[in-house]
Amino acid sequence: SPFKDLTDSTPNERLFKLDPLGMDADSIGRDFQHYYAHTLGRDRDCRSAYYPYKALAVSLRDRLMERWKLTRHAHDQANCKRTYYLSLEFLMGRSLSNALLNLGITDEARQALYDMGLMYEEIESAEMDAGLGNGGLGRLAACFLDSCATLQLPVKGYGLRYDFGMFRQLIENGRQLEEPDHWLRDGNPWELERPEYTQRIPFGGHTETHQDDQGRMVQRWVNTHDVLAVPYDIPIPGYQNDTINTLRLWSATATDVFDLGEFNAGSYPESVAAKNDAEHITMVLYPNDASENGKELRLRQQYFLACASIKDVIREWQRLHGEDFSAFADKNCFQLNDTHPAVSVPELMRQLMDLHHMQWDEAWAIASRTMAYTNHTLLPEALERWPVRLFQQLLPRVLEIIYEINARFLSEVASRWPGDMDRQRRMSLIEEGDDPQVRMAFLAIVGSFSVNGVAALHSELLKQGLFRDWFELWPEKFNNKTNGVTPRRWLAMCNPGLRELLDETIGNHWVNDLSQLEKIAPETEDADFRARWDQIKTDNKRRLAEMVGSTCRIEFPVEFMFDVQVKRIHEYKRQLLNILHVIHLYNRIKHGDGHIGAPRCVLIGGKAAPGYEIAKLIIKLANNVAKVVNADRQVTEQLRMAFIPDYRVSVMEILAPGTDLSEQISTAGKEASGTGNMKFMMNGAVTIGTLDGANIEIRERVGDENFFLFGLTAEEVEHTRAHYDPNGIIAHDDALREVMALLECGHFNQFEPGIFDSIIHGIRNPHDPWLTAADFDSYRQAQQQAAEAYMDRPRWLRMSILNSAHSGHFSSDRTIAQYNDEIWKLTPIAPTHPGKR
Ligand code: B1H
Repeated sequence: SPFKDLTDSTPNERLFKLDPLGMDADSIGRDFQHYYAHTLGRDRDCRSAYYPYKALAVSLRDRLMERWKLTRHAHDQANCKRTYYLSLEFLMGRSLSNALLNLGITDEARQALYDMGLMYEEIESAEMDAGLGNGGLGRLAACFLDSCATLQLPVKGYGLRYDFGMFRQLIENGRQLEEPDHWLRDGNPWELERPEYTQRIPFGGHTETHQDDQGRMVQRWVNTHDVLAVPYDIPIPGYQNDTINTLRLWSATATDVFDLGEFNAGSYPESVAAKNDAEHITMVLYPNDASENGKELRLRQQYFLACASIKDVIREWQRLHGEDFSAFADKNCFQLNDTHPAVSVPELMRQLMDLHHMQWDEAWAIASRTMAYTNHTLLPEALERWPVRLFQQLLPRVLEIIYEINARFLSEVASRWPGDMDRQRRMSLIEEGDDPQVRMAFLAIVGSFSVNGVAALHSELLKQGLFRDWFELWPEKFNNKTNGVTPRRWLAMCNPGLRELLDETIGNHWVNDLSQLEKIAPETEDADFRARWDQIKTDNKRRLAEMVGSTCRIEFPVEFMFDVQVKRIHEYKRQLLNILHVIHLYNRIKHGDGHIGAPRCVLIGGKAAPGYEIAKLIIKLANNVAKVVNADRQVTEQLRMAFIPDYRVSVMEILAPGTDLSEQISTAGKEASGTGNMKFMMNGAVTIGTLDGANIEIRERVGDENFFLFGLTAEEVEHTRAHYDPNGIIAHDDALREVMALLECGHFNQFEPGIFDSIIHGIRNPHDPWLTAADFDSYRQAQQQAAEAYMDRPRWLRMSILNSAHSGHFSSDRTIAQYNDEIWKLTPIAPTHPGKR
């Protein structure tokens, strides 16, 4: 300790007794100037917006810091139950505007900058997105943290601090190129390194049996190659409530002492170079959304997160309770964000038994009452299975525990269903075969007291399909938690025009009680209100059009209907169906078919997993079709199309407010929930969509007259498969036949013959799992209805307003309140205000 005398509290008191920082424009301005000139060393000659950004960020961080400490103290003092959200992904996006909004000093900071002749908008855009996630699953984790802090729940996020986040997408000649995202290059003002809480993570080695001091035979994991996990903390401010929760991200570094014994004296450099192996663990985010890839490094990442986070929680437990774990399960809960952190189940067992000397039953009573698992997909290609041999090599002690869990579990199955060997085989945590595999979803279910899906339909399909046997065994574990998104970022922050109108009309309590939006429903009958709504939407469309204009060099007129589909590129999401419809409209215009109902601008955006060839080809097709459409003066009077490169959180913040029509067109039964659908709805877009995921609940709330429904139901999809005849459908549908003819004659790839053949074959394949041809006609009709509705301005404005009005249910505050009421059962804790001590 650096303190001279620990028994004398005087120096400590002096050090920690600080005056609260001012939240007015002058105080913020003074701090800004101090950091800009004295810490960063910049002056008026510096033209970069980055340093003003950094100076403002650090000024805000100071204000977060004092509240952060008070929140920690409040949690400690309350000795409350806590939840840990374990996730391989946290897609945070930018933090500056969010910190200002949640601290309640947006206007003050703008004023301070204005007084210094600086533009807030320019400074805001100097911040890089923290892209530590693929898509919906990662962004959900970020929205959840915001809601937990806003509801003052003691919840901590645990994740990985990837040096490289989601790749940056460039489009060259219509094709996706990937570029590494070195988001930490200029430093990250929002993180606080905490080397004092470093943990040691074992890998490799082998296990052996030995006798402990009480004569019991116990297992030891020895000769491991250890890696250090260093935590970096990120403050998560609640909405204007002085609560600051924590997101703790682990970064891998080598141990200082190398295993020199393994190397002969001559290979010292090789030994030092082995440092690299360790540090590679948190080097890069795996970019395959909704499909696993089975790489060893990925399993290393998963174990690294599980082991470090559990050690951290237990260290904290011991600080307050010593070796008494009797109340551990009552005071701690781990929420597993899909199976990616599911190795936490055997890892918690391992730490309790091997490091804290518990017997199996005692440890299992704790572990199985502490874990809860959220499933995010039914797609078979996303279900994680790890080869037993990989576990054996990398985590031999963890594998022993998995075997033991399985043996005990299977004997439970045997006594429940005597002689049902097929069921034992189906439910085993180990899939037998030439290369036996650990089934991670089953491991998660066995070890959890709660299993939930992310929308009503999805949770039902889990019980009837994938987890049927498990539902029969433990019906009480299964529940639904329909996703939500945070109204702070996705309405108050990204749509200031609408925020102002809402505040004026219904007051400002909607920001953390979104059900209040219902109060604007009667305003649909007020022509003045509709006119203001129209004006705000048009301004937001102008902002969207500016972005498309500057990045894609295509002009989007604001009178056109803005029809937007942004999400990861995947066949099940059917960006292809959307492109076919654009080709159809193009064909109609070229055949002098009068007008297409409403003039429209179609925008598509999203990243393809780098190894997903068909998805990459869909991007190329979108770009090629856009090129043909936009080059034809006759067509552009009514139709324009763009592909927006590098779709990410900060791009959605501009798209959601400026969208008229939200495309949610997945094959029914495939999209677990979707969350983009909710962001668009909140901002007054009308959805065109299938009965899939949360679309169903969106339509229930907004009413079927305010939603453009099309397509087969999930049940119909399953029945259609047996007799699906896309070629028959194409032959009997003039519109689709002409679209296919244009595609097949190479109209969109005149100088690149044959490149789209695999896409064409996919549509014509009777085994096409996504049934694109089956839904085309119904989609075309729904699009026609949307166009007609758009041309009836008062009608469209009513629909738009009602979509916002009924979006309250899709606040992540509602979702988190349900997680808390039904799973976590935490008590909200209010910290003391920094001014009141
Ligand atoms: C979702 C994933 C996912 N489901 C594997 N599954 C990954 C699976 O890197 N991986 O290995 C990454 C992501 N992501 C999405 O979760 C669903 O498709 C959406 O429908 C849902 O809204 C979202 C949040 O629940």
